Amino acid sequence: MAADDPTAAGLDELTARFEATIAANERIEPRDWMPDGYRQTLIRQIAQHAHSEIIGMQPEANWITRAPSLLRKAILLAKVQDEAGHGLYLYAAAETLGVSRAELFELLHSRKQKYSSIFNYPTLTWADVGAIGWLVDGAAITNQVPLCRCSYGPYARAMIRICKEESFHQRQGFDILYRLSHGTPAQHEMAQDAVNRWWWPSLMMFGPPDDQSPHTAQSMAWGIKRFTNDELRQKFVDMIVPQAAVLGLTLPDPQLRWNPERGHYDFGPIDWSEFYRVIGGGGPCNEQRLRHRIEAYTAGAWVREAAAAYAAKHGQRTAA
Ligand code: BYC
Repeated sequence: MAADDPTAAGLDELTARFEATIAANERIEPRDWMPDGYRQTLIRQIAQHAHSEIIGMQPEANWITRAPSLLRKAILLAKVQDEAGHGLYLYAAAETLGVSRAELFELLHSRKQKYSSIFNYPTLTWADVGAIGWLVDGAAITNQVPLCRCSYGPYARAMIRICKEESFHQRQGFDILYRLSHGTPAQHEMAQDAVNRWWWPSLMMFGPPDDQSPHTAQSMAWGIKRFTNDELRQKFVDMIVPQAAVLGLTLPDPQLRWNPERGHYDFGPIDWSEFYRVIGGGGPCNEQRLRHRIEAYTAGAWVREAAAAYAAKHGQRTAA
């Protein structure tokens, strides 16, 4: 029976085969039959992830021309280029689900698909580059390492490469903050100010609390997500608190303390109204980020046209 021929009689068998693959913890591959809901969930999540990678280049690129040394500039350039590469792997993974890159860009530009809330905050000082690396990439690693075991093969394989690079990103952010924190009093203050501003938005990156998350239960059942939003948020807090002590910086939460009974750090309430405002388009930089993205896309039209003309002439395939 063809994988793309789900006649009434065949549909039950296809569904059973899909569910058996998930239950056996094996991978679904592009040519396998899959329920439409599974396909749509993956397109939504992978596209949002890809959009986040390329929009995430903007706040960091803001400091490339003003990095404090040649070495810092070279490191930051490499990091921002890595984010473009992550976007590329992820758009390619989404394309295996039958959607084109041009369609996904259109959905981003028309605000029908989201990107991570975190990239709607401004990078005000050099220390923000450190805070993004330490906290934002730290949150990304916590979220993304389990995605290496996602049930959809192309997404899982893309995540393996991405996570290796994210580890370097977090390390460079930690290093920036360590140097600043142990530098002059003004540098220490700048590092602390950046951490104060990025801490709560980093916790929001994991998404709404489990009891307000419409997608988590189904995504867990399908093996797309391996942990809930709240479980990952807790892992992140437990990882970061000891690192903050090494940095000599404090986290802006008076309720943060070790709870020996739970074996985890307790933390204070998150302002979810801020999260919903930001993902609804009302964050400090939403307009700027999208405008810049659309301008860059429009200005790059001639490159896509030239690549397509070259491919047509030489018989090669190009992405739109
Ligand atoms: N921001 O039911 P839920 C990076 C949306 S890249 C915006 O929990 P789900 C990096 C969610 O889409 C960081 N929207 O959904 C890059 C849904 O709305 P829709 C990106 C958010 O999908 C460059 C609604 O809220 N990482 O780290 O089960 C430089 C309900 O949520 C957010 C990924 O994308 C948010 N923070 O879980 C440095 C990782 N949270 O779609 C760093 C892959 C939730 O129904 N994605 N929403 O309109 C995931 O793991 C999951 O999609 C999420 C959300 C945990 C983010």
